[in-house]
Amino acid sequence: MDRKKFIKTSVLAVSGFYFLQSNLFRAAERTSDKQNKIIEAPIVIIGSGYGGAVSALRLCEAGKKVVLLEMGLNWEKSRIPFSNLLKPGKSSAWLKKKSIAPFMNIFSLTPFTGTLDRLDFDHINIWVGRGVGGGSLVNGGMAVTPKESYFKEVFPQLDAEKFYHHYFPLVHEELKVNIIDEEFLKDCPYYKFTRVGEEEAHQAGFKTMRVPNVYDFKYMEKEFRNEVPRSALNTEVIYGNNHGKNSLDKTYLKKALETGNLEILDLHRVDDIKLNDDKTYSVNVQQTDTSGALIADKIFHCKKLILAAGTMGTLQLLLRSNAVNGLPLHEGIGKNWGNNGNFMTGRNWVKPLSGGTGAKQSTIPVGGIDNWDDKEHPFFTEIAPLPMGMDVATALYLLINRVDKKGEVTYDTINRSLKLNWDESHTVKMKENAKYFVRKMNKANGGTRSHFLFNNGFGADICYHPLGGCVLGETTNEYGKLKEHENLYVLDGSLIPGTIGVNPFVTITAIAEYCIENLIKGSEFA
Ligand code: FAE
Repeated sequence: MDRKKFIKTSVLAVSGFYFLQSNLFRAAERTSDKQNKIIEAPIVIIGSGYGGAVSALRLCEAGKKVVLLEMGLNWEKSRIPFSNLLKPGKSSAWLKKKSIAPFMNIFSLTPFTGTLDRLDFDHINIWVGRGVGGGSLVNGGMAVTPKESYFKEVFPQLDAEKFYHHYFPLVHEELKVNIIDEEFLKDCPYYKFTRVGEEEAHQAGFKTMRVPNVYDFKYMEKEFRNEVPRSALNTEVIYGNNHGKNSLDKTYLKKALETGNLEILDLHRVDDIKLNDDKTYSVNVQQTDTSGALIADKIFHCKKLILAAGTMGTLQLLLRSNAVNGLPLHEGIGKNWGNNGNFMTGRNWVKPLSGGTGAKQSTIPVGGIDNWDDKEHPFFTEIAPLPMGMDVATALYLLINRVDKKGEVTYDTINRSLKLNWDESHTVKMKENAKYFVRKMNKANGGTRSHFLFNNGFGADICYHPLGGCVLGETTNEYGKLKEHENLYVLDGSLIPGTIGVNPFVTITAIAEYCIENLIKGSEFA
């Protein structure tokens, strides 16, 4: 279905009329006083990551017409290939002149609407995905279900039984989660870093676990046998995967598009939203080209608005709209924010005399160290790849800790940007855990704290998992409808109160499934 057919251009004079027949999609375009195009759409979703994709699919399946606005590019449609780590290119960074990976940013770039963005605050840098598929385009695909005891602690009000027997299995199926074959792992040279990481962990007395992933491991085996083009075995990951990874554009969003009820508008960045007197919303949008230049200003007018712009994106929209348009906000918005306990560390001189961690490394992590039940040092850590094209005898770890002290996101009206109340005091315990871990690993196996990767061996300022600020049941009702609003919903990582103890997308997806199912059942979108 093309855009012209989908957005009908009939001009409707009386505002509010269109929503009388909300089952019938009646998008229309007209012109505002400022000559901006006004596009009528009953349901608008902002952001095409996990929360946005789940919402789109379930609403479309229920027969609703949905417009999804995404600031990033539709990579599949553009047919532009993703870059790999060793040769950054168009997909490597969101409108930056230099690469923005966590390390080794020696590459110059021509600004382009790439897949990876970095938001820099005083004491923390936050990486996020941009493009149709959101974070699923750039993440490591680790699909980890939280520990039930911790899930219950974080979400005491939710029916854990239902989550563990229904929503998590559902999400696993929809996201195409699978597990690497142990025989392949045992022999594949690209997984030496995992084998070494696990051996060393056992030697140090830690427990390891196999980590499921959305990357298709059968495809990876074919890559290894040179039967198909390489992706994970060709250093592709944080700038997108050309093959093998079941990102959202291949799962939820694909299914939603197949219903014929979804229209995705890429390169449409929402600036702010406005609550109208009749409780509808006006969404101010800038359409850009791939250099970031403005093509058109548009206003989408909708009855129902779902914010799924990711934790930082949703908070930016809410807080900015409050500052510029007086959007009513619950006092809890911005509070209860956390980095999911992200704390990076590494070790140098890891098995230097026996080939280190391997010159060739798959980009897809499959191993983890589970120290969560240690009362004094509870953490989970990913045994992360470091595919630098040569053996650097270095092990990389992303620790996930509890978040004892939460942060707060506010809006700075002078600089027109988000402010984050977060400093070293928030990561004290995380650093203690990382020190304990590295010391124990080095004592049992040799090696040093990694000065090669980080200043003094610790990356306290690296965050891949921003969560919270719009906590479920605090700033929203039990299903993500914002307090103070009748037609505004939040369905993304900002619903999780700053911590979930493991990599978060499985939980974000499950919570979105739970919320949208109940919102639809409760006739919110009737
Ligand atoms: P998200 O996926 O971030 O989607 C939000 C979307 O909204 C994006 O596409 C934005 O471009 C778009 N957007 C934002 N603002 C606007 C606006 N104003 N107008 C229009 N569109 C907008 O949200 N998690 C795991 O569980 N396992 C992993 O292995 C893992 N690895 C990661 C590796 C990296 C490098 C990074 C950065 C993250 C990783 N994560 C991982 C985190 C995970 O990707 C993240 O928690 C989810 O993507 C968040 O999902 P949301 O639905 O909240």
